[in-house]
Amino acid sequence: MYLCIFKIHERMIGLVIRTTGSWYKVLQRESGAVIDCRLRGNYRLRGNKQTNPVAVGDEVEYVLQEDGTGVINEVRDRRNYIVRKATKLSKQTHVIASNIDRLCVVATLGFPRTSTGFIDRLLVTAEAYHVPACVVLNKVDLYGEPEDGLWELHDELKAIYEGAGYEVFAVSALQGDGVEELRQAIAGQTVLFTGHSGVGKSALLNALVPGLDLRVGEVSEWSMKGKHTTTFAEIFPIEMGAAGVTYLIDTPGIKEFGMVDFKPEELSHFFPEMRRVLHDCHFSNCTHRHEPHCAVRDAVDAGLISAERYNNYLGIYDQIENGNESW
Ligand SMILES: Nc1nc2c(ncn2[C@@H]2O[C@H](COP(=O)(O)OP(=O)(O)OP(=O)(O)O)[C@@H](O)[C@H]2O)c(=O)[nH]1
Ligand SMILES: [Mg+2]
Ligand SMILES: [Zn+2]
Repeated sequence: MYLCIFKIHERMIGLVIRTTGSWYKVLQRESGAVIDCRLRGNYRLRGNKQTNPVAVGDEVEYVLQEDGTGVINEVRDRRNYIVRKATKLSKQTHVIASNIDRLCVVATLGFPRTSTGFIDRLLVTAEAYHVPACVVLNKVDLYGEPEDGLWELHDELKAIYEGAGYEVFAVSALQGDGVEELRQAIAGQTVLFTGHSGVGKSALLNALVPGLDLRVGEVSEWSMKGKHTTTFAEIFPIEMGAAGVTYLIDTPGIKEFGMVDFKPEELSHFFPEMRRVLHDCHFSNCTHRHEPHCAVRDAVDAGLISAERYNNYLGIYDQIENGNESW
């Protein structure tokens, strides 16, 4: 139906906004047209480790066919991306999305509960793959009374992550608290929302964009775990006034985040608060676990680096060392 606008066989550039099986929805930014594309049959994968050769966020070159569909010839180099293990024991990897300005790790203190270990694995991956990240604590409307302790826990988490150098947003997708502040912070950016199933990623997109109307799940009460309502990643281009188009990426919930391609000795570089002090360690190859005169451990002892983050560092370090099973 766009044949009248574009010439057949003309080379065009577009943004992959959705991938389902072997079809890709590609947005032609100038016209707003969305073309169904397939990948060229003999497309050569970069290595065979990735389960998905094309991810949402990719800029692709494609040519239009007589039937109005397109054929993707080339995936342009990615500025950055977020990658995870495809499945628990798999050596294969899955690119969640690429060319991202901001990763929002959506977490909840209860209903379901997100651990700091999970948050930190995502943040470390974001650091390693050059994606600026922040933490969004959702469902603040469920905290109840101060004596229930959730507000205290919330303040603790906020202090931990702000102390590490991350922006922390406190929101209620359902009631609207904090949504405007988040909207202003992300306006004009390409933003990836990730986190466990049921934390309210889709609900948050609905709150950010009135009328978007994404399907949100019911949290099963017996387990407080989500039900995987969103089943594939999708980019929603949203006009945001003077800020221009904002690209919001909704993704399926993930149970555990399997980190990919980390060397233990690099790990502390991906904790910004450790990166700031590690040059003061006595040994240049300090692992910050047991060496004397370690600036990182000194900072933990002095309360300048959160003990929680440091413990997660040790946990991740062990997992990487023992065969890269980062689960
Ligand atoms: N009370 C409360 N409930 C919320 C809030 N945000 C989301 N929920 C509820 O939490 C449940 C899960 O929300 P979803 O938006 O589907 O969660 P999701 O993260 O997209 O989950 P997946 O698509 O499975 O990954 C729904 O029942 C929402 O109504 C919130 O701020 N407060
Ligand atoms: Mg969802
Ligand atoms: Zn050290």
